[in-house]
Amino acid sequence: MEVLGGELSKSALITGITGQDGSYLSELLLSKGYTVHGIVRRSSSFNTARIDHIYQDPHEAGRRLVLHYADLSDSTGLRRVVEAALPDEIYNLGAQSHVKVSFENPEYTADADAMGTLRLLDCMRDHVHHTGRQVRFYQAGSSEMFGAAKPPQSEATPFYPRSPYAVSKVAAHWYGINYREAYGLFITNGILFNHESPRRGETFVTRKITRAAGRIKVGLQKKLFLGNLEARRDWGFAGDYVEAMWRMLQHHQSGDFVIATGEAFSVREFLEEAFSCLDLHWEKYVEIDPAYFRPTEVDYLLGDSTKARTALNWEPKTSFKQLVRMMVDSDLRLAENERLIHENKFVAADLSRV
Ligand code: NAP
Ligand code: F7E
Repeated sequence: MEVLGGELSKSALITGITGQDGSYLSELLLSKGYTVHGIVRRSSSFNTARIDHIYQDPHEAGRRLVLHYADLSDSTGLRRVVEAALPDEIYNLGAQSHVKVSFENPEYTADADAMGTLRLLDCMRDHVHHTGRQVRFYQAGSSEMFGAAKPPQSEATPFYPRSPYAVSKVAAHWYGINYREAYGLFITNGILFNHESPRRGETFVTRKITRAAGRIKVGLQKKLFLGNLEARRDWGFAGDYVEAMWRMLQHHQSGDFVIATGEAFSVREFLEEAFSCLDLHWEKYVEIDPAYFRPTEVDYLLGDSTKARTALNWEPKTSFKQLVRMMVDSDLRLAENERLIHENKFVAADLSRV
């Protein structure tokens, strides 16, 4: 903890701060008075769009959002960041998080998602050992770890991972448990079912659908190519789920927690709901492209989050219909802006000829 304006402020370190969950979690922790440290990967183009609205210039006095260049593949850098941030809480959200991509890049996925977690846990272990500080660790586990296990899935359900991503997350989960038991560290594994938002990456199916619906509505797109429409997912709102992460680290003991809504819908049902928000018939626009099928699919995820609801007093606040509506509304605004830019570009191009 550090003293800020005479008050004690907690310090949190977030890997994956530039991702969907990292951005919502940063907002939440800043609103609670934390100083938030985040690691950012070096990229040839800007990758901070999701946190630009909370960015604080390094020259600002009393800055409470601090970004560090680091990568889960580089343990020396991670160590330096942990020593600089002196975190009370570490949220390990950084990952190659796309299931389909993990079949194309399995080794990289294992390095970032499994080995990256191990590297960070080892930093924490040494840091706690050398400083005697109390540090709590959140590991971003996934319902993908259940894979082919029969629904509903709870903390007691055995894992049956079906992708290199899921296998890597299972390894990270067990590294967490081993470090908890071996070194008495406070390490909690969240097992989060799919959670979405207007900030969701555009290649995940929900966002791909709501982006396309908006663009089709304003005339910028004609077709939407998708894979398996029959897969069923338990979809919640990311803003509700980062609240659960924080609650897990405030709990009096570490453990493993499933976070889910308890309702599942198929991709087809998501499509139906999203397109009907804009009075569109999805059947007119969607084509199946087998390129989006996965070598091994996860058919049915439905979470039982009784433990989190009881022990953490957590429950989702956003329904499926509200989530879809929120995403569609946001993507319709985005498409309308895109169309304006498109039209203005046309004018600008014309002007450049005169
Ligand atoms: P996301 O939007 O894909 O964000 C992933 C974050 O990880 C980004 O900030 C990314 O940086 C960073 N990252 C990727 N590789 C890295 C590396 N080698 N070193 C450091 N950072 C790296 O994912 P999300 O939806 O927010 O999910 C957050 C976490 O929860 C992930 O671990 C994901 O696997 C897990 N999870 C997600 C869900 C879900 O439904 N959203 C459910 C269960 C678990 P760039 O911005 O530079 O790419
Ligand atoms: O796929 C099907 C696809 O990529 C959902 C990640 O956040 O949640 C996410 O993983 C379903 C699958 O998410 C397309 O086959 C059909 O059955 O949106 P997704 P995911 O694989 O469930 C878990 C919990 C995580 O932990 C992950 O990090 O939709 N699907 N057609 C498609 N999926 C995609 N991406 N694109 C399609 O065109």
